[in-house]
Amino acid sequence: MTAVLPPRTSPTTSHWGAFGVRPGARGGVEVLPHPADPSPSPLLGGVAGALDHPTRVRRPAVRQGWLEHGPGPSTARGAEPFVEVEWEHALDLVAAELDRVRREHGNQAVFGGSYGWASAGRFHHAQSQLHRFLGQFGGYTGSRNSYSLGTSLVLLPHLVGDAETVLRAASSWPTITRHTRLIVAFGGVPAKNVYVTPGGVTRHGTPGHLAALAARGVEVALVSPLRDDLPDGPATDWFPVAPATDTALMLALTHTLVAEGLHDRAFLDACTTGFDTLADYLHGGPDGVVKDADWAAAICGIEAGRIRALARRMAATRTLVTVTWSLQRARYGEQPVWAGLALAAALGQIGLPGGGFGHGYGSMGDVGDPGPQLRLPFLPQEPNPVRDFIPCARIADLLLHPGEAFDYDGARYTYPDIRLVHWAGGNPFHHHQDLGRLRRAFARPDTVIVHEPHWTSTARHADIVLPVTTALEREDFGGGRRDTHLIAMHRAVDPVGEARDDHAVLAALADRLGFGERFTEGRTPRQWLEHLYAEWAAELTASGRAQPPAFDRFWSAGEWQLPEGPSEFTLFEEFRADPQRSPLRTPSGRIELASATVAAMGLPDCPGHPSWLEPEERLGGPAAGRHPLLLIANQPATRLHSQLDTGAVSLAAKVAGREAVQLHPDDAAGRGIAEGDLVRIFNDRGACLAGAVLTERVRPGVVRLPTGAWFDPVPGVEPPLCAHGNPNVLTADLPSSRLSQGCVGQHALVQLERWSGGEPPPVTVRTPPAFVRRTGVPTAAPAGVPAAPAAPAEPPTDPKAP
Ligand SMILES: Nc1nc2c(c(=O)[nH]1)N[C@H]1C(S)=C(S)[C@@H](COP(=O)(O)OP(=O)(O)OC[C@H]3O[C@@H](n4cnc5c(=O)[nH]c(N)nc54)[C@H](O)[C@@H]3O)O[C@H]1N2
Ligand SMILES: Nc1nc2c(c(=O)[nH]1)N[C@H]1C(S)=C(S)[C@@H](COP(=O)(O)OP(=O)(O)OC[C@H]3O[C@@H](n4cnc5c(=O)[nH]c(N)nc54)[C@H](O)[C@@H]3O)O[C@H]1N2
Ligand SMILES: [Mo]
Repeated sequence: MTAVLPPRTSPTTSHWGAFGVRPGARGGVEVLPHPADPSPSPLLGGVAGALDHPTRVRRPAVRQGWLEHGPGPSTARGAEPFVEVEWEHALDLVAAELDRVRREHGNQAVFGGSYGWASAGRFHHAQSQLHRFLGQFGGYTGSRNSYSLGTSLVLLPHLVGDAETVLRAASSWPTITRHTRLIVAFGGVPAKNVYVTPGGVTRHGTPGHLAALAARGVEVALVSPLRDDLPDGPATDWFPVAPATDTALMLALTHTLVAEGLHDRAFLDACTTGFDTLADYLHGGPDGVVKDADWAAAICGIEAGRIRALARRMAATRTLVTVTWSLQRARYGEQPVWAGLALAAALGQIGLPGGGFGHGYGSMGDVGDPGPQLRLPFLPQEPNPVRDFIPCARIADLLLHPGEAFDYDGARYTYPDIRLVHWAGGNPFHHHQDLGRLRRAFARPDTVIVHEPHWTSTARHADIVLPVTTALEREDFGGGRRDTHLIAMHRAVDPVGEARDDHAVLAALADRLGFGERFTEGRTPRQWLEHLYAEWAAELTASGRAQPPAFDRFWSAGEWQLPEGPSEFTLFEEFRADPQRSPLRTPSGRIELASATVAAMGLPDCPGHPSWLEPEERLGGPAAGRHPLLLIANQPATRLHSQLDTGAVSLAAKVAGREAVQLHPDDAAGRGIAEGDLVRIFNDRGACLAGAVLTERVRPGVVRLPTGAWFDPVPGVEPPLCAHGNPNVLTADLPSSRLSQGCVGQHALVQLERWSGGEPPPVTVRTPPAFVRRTGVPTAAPAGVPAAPAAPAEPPTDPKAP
């Protein structure tokens, strides 16, 4: 199929899909979906408005106190005005400070984990650029894993040998729509999420696959507190489970299978180990508690009769058990993944077409996508000489507790003493939990350097902010892990303000620090693209899989269609067919329903087999007295995390000028809340404002506030009050467990009330922060943008000291 963009349109791609850009009205841009995309992302509507928004960082800026007093811990971060400076001056400051910290404290004192999505594009990928730079600088403390899958990435290797198999070799959607009769979907298959894939996606397939489920009469048992976690269409049986209790439900389904002799003993014997340990636990051996349907009903809120009927239905037909990633982004998040795998194993359909286990259908656009799975060109890295690291969600612990020990995957490590934080391509003041605590943590280092296109909350908490381009302002190429195309990303517009590419910024710093030539290898960005492409094309040609065209032809065509991969495949098919000849890379060679390795770690928060561990924050639990509602802080439908929050799609969904919170009419009525009211959501960690949306598609007792509204703390209020509706003022900064140290942001207990405090604090994050002029500082020339609001010449004293 050749479908091309119209002439004079610049091709590009993004995490939410490929698209074209051409000049639009009033100096703006017009965005055209890629012609080969059957289901373009609604997020495309947010691109034009965000691109040149007033919140773009137009000039390098330095926090006033840092400029005047030099580096050092400061509670004024996030509260003090900035001074705009010339690029050369900013680069001199950053290079000198990096060098000082390295000399005085060592390379491990530089935190360069820099977690975050940044933008698509293989060369200008911000984190890759920063890691290459800091590696050549002598090293840095890094971070491991992701907020997405921090728990599963550590757990799955113990269960099935590696995590990648489950994630990359997931049974494909065409196989599912053809063979599966029943999908039991824990967390649903949330259609809002499938438009997103890291690196890009040219043809969004999943919306079509979801439609095919309906057309083929596949039934879905939607196990989720939110009805919207499955689109209308497929034959749906909704089990509105209480959040954080799926493990109990899964154990009871397994118990029913075993009690009624519906489990597959032959499969369990041949392909798994540890079933007897699990069965003993189900029957109450260790604790006297039988994990039957009546037991689970009291915990998860689904009637025992429905649980038993579902188990029988699962055993009677070709059934796929799938667990969204959200379930592991919670306290004891290992348990629902392990219990879900055990449930699928008991059914005995793992490795059969349309049956078995899946993780993340609907979490990301490419899970189950039958793409070619080609490695695309990438920026070469060098090994990081520093061994220190953190599991990425431990950032606040790292900054607050230098020298303390932490557990990770059965070993003990120590947090180094961080003096400098260098972040490019992420927004921790959106993504991390307990933002009040994160502010205290960010007060600790001597210096915080942030590269950002936008005045995000993270940029506002920095000492030195370097304005960088977005993908539309530079040349690159991109594609996702299972993309159908490699897309040429042409420069569509000039850089906004004085923005420079991350690469150019780091090259200039490397120059000052004496390794400029090593960093750039003497290439311009265009020469890098040609070089990386040529190496990749040669390798692909040699492999015999395909012969990409010469770079110039690729570039002028704007894309190259990658070779097709197989469209039908089944996870663990080979293993099931012959577990002796194709063993898994686990100690037993089989699926570990109980793991001696994990058991030997002796962790109370992650025992050696799937277990019901009661999370502190759950509906009706002991902590629910003052904060009786369970908040689901899931992914937003209207943006990618905090990206595009200033775009039209995200803005159109705000209610009362704030992020929308969904709640059940019964919960609203008891609190005197009407549709569209401004509400305050709070617990002991903080509070935020939001606009009420009443819907029966949310389980009573549950409220939903997605992530990504730019954090907007009201000055002087402690614990923090976010005027805009960022749920991470409410979430707990705890690990999923001492095994994995994953993020637990998905759930928090809260209370909610109608706002009655008079005139509500305004949303301020959609304008830039305050700037002051300082004599004696080389100030950047005006770049023809609206003047920033006048700010007091003296910094306000910070009332938010930790
Ligand atoms: N409560 C709760 N919290 C969560 C989650 C949850 O479920 N609940 N989910 C978590 C998950 S799964 C994730 S992945 C994280 C996501 O957290 P992040 O990845 O930090 O979120 P983004 O908003 O995508 O941040 C990317 C930033 O990069 C900037 N950027 C874009 N292009 C460039 C570039 O070229 N260069 C530079 N230097 N910067 C650029 C953007 O402006 C933006 O500020 O959030 C996590 N937080
Ligand atoms: N539009 C859009 N799409 C995205 C993203 C985005 O920011 N915007 N982010 C992307 C990223 S980085 C990631 S990692 C993935 C994340 O993928 P997921 O983590 O799977 O996505 P979420 O939307 O956080 O959660 C999915 C659903 O799980 C349900 N859920 C929450 N808690 C429970 C529970 O205890 N039990 C049950 N049964 N269900 C529960 C929620 O109702 C929620 O809608 O999404 C990706 N897709
Ligand atoms: Mo994620």
